[in-house]
Amino acid sequence: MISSPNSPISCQTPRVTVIGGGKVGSTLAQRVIEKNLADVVLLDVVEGMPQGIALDLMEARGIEGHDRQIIGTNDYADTVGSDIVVITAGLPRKPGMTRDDLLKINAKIAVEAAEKAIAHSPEALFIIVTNPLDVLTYLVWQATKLPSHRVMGMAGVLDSARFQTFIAMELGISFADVNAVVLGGHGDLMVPLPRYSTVGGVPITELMDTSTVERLVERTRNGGAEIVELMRTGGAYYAPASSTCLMVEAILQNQSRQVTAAAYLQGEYGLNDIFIGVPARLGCRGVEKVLELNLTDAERTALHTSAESVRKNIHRASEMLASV
Ligand code: TXD
Repeated sequence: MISSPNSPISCQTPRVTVIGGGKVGSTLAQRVIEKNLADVVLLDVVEGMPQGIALDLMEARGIEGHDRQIIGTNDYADTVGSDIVVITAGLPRKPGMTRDDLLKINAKIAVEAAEKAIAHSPEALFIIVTNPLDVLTYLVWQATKLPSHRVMGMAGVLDSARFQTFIAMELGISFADVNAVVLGGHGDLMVPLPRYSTVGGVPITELMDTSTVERLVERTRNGGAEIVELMRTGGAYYAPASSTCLMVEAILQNQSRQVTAAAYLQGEYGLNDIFIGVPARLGCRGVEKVLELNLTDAERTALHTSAESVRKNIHRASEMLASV
C-alpha cells in the first residue's frame, strides 16, 4: 500500500545520530538498528573508522534480519534531519583517572559536536553520554540554546541497572523483579536509594541487613571504576550502550517511561539551574516531567553534595571554555 499524503502512517524512518564511533557509540548504533528503532548516522573524527563500522553492520543486516540503514561519516552534513543526537565522543577514563580529570578535553569536544549537530538538525533532542556527563549536559544545553526538556544526560539508567544487578546477584533472584533507583551526579557522590529500591515492591532494606545494603551501594558507586580496573584498556560499554538505547527507544516510541536521567531542575529537590540524575519521564518531547521523591534529610543532603560537585565543575568548565 502506498500511503496517501493524508495517511496517518509516517513514511519517515526516525534518524538517530551517534557522535563518537568508539566502544559506546558503535555498540549503541548496533543496538538501535538491530532493535529496528531508527536509521543511524555514526560520526567520528577518525577517517574511515565510522564508515568501516557502518559497512560491517550493514553486512550483518541479512543475518540479523532488520531493514535499518546505518551510515558512517566524518561530515556533519550527513547528520541532517536527525530526531535524536547522542554524544559519546570524547576520551574514556583510564585507570586511576577520575571522571572530572576528563572535564577539560571532553567539554570542548561535546560543545563543538553539539553546535555542529544542531546546525543540521534543529528539531533534534540531545542525549549526552560523554563524561563528566552531568556537567557536559549543562554545557550542551547552553551551547544549543534548546528548551531544557530537549537535552538530557544518560547515567542514571546505567547506575540503576548496576544496583539492580548487584541486588539480584546478592539475593540469587531474577533481575526482572528488582527495581533500583539511583539519583545524583554520575560519580563517586551518586546517591543510590535503598528505600526506593525494591524486589517485587518490597524495599531491599527489609530483605537485607544494613551492612549488605551498604556493600551493594558502595559497589554501585564504584561500578564504572570496577570495570576499568578489570579491563585496563578502557571502560564499560555494553551496559552504557544498552542504557542509552533504552532512552532512545522511550523517546522514539513515546513511551512515557520513568527512568533516572540527568534532567534540568528548576526548584525540584531544592535545586536550581543544574542538570543532575533524577527520576524523569521520557517521551517524544524529551523529558516530560521530573518526579520528586520524598527524601530523608540524609538522602537530600547527599543529593545536594553531589549537585555541588557538578556545579563546581560547570563553573570550572565554563571558565575554561571562555578562555580558549
Ligand atoms: O554512564 C555514562 N554516561 C558513561 C559514559 C558510561 C560509559 C562511558 N562513558 C563515557 O563515554 C566515557 O567516559 C567517554 O567519555 C565516552 C565514550 O566512551 P567510549 O568507551 O566509547 O570511548 P572510546 O571508545 O574512546 O570512543 C570515543 C570516540 C573515539 O572513537 C574518538 O575518535 C571519538 O570519540 N572522538 C570524536 N568523535 C567526534 N568528534 C570529536 N571531536 C571526537 N573526539 C574524539
